[in-house]
Amino acid sequence: MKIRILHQFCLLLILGLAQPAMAETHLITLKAARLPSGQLAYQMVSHKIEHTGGRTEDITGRYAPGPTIPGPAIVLTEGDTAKVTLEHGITGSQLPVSLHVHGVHYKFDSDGTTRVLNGVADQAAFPGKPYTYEWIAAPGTAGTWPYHDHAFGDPKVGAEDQGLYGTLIVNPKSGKIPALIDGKVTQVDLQDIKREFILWMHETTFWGQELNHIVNREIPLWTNPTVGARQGELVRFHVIGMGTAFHTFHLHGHRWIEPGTTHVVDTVNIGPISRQSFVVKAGEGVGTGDWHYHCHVVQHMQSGMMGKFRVIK
Ligand SMILES: [Cu+2]
Repeated sequence: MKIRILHQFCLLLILGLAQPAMAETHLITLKAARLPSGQLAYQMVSHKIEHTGGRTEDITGRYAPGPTIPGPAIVLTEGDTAKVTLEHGITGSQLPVSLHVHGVHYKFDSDGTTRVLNGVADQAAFPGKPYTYEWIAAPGTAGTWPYHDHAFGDPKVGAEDQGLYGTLIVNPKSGKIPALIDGKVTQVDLQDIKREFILWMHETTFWGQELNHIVNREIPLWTNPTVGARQGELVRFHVIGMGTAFHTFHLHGHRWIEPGTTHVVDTVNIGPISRQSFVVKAGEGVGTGDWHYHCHVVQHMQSGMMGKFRVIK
């Protein structure tokens, strides 16, 4: 018995040594800016990854070159740390602008709130005075999370409603996520997911972007977009609420499991800042076509809150 325990201990030790901790540090600079439409938006200025072992990788080129709604989708893995510097680029305004993130760990000075709200200090950027936040994607924080302004204009609320919001995706350390594939609940490898579609539901409009892992680019899709995949590809949707309305996200012809359950659904409730992410196999059991997605609140549908999931051969 003692030998067997010793053997298992050695095996664990070897496995542990064979898989060194791969925690990475992300050095990110974002800018808050104004779009020609007058809306506000975050822009990626720079994203560098410091890998264990000292190698630095610059992935800024993956992002859209200008400000977008939703803002840049930042992807971390459990165990990573992100040092995110925010620059104030909203011309004609001296008001502070900030970053408040959900889901991950951070110290109080990285809360992204104003002195009016937190009683201590403005955790925000001013013109010519950037502010740096530290986000820790600790174990247990895997998921799709929003980040947004909590300062601009209204020091208690901020200007998320004007476009200052974006997505933080923390992938699990295991590299696997549950999904309903070919009618069975299984674990899929994140590396096998070719495309991710981020759809924010804001009042009566979807604001979207694609993370395309084939060309390794983030593609802004703006409002009520047509998203697309080849039949059989694994795609991950991230659906997030913004504003004051409650929505029901529905995708035609496809089903998925509610995270953490084996409950199969094709519609999910999305309230302000609540979110769901799920994987589907494009066209599974139904084939190619322009599969509709929309909010199922009839009033929102009537206002045009819809788009297409185009599945091709
Ligand atoms: Cu709706």
